[in-house]
Amino acid sequence: MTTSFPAGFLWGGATAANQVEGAYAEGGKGLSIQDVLPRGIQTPPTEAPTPDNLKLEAVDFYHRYAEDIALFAEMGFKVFRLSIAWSRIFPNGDDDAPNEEGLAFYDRVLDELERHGIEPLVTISHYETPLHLARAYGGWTNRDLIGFYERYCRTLFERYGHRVRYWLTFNEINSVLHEPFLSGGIPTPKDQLSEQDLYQAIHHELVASARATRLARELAPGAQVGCMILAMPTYPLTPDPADVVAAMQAEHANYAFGDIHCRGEYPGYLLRYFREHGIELDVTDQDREDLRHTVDFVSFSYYMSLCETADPEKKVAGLGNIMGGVPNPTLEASEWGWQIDPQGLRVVLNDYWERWQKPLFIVENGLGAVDQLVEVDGTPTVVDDYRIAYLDDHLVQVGEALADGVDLLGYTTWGCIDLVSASTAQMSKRYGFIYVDRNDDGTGSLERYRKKSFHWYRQVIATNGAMFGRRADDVAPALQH
Ligand code: BGP
Repeated sequence: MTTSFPAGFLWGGATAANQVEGAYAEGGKGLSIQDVLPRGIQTPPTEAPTPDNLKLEAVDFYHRYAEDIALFAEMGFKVFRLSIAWSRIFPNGDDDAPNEEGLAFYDRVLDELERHGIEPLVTISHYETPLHLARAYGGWTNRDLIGFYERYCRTLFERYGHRVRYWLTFNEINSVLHEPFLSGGIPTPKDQLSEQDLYQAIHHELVASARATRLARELAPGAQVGCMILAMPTYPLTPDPADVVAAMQAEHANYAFGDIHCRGEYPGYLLRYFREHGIELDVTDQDREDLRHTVDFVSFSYYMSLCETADPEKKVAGLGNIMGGVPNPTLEASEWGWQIDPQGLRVVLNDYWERWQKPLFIVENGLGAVDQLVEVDGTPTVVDDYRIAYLDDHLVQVGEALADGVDLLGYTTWGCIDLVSASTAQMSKRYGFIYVDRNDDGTGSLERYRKKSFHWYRQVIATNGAMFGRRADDVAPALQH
């Protein structure tokens, strides 16, 4: 099938500061929660940064951003999603004044993008809460964080508001349901955190997100603010209506974040959940008024779908994802157990569009896989046909959704350059079009090499997506080197 992507479609790639920059203690940066998570979400945080934490150096984007952006430009990127490390701008999070050296670093990155005609898409908070806010305040459980975040946003909009059009307030905001420390800087271990405190923290984030939207309209006219949701369509495990309801309730837990961002108030099903679980939120009149500042667009990540069941005996764990759920017996999984479901992307696109009627933006999608660096005609590369197949299969479904009438702004693949994984903190879980020579034990030259998918993606962008379904073998040989 040939589908035409709209003119001006924003093709590109995505990263997060903590997974690419490194330089964790340079330029006046304070510590973030990532600096004490050497194993991602697999083990509890350490007291202080430890040398085995790959994120401390990551892939050294802090010093190599110009080289990396030049490679993105070579692929023809129209947009690059980056995050700003909050602790580079406010080292402790509660500082009175911002750190000029941190601000100047992002000036340089934005200059470089501008030079190449690449539009920035900025995530304001991507799993990198300043550590001090986690330890001294209890992260987002504390209402004070709204004010600190607002000060941070004001600083960003005043400094960059004239040159950044697209902003995302919180990465995968719904992931706090499952990963309170990573996502919400909440130090209480998950099994000891009450739902009361968790939903109060979520409320604070939602108010902060809405305040950021209001502030952007004031300080950065023309800017577009979006929410960012971890999308994972949940199918009933069987046609049993009880399973259908279980799937609906699992969807509700995630929809709530989009509903509040798009409609400006709490949905009835969530209020019911609060009533029935003894959750009483502290919500002020000002909060209610703030929430009315709804987003301009909805962005999301998409990697996999899952199933839900009402039968406790069938509730087996097994998915390598952070959202729980039950494996789908009809799907294959990646090497990390994430079940691959290209059609699920079409489902999400239709579903979100019909539900919220706001433009959508796919800001993460991709395959984490082990890559083998080889030499082809004397040039080091990775023959990553599996990655090309994954992305191609998903883009075919994006084409279907466009044909269904979905309004989609763009598509940024996750980890367009290899980076440190969020959940496992490994280098070997690679997503990039660009291979970075760094290993799980921290060794490696940090040299960059173009993978086969680099040339494939360049052609995808050059043809504005006219080539899907033709796969890797059709990548014009001339483009492969
Ligand atoms: C999302 C995060 C990213 C990213 C991606 C892949 O949840 O927004 O930061 O890392 O997933 O996950 P992982 O790195 O665990 O493979």
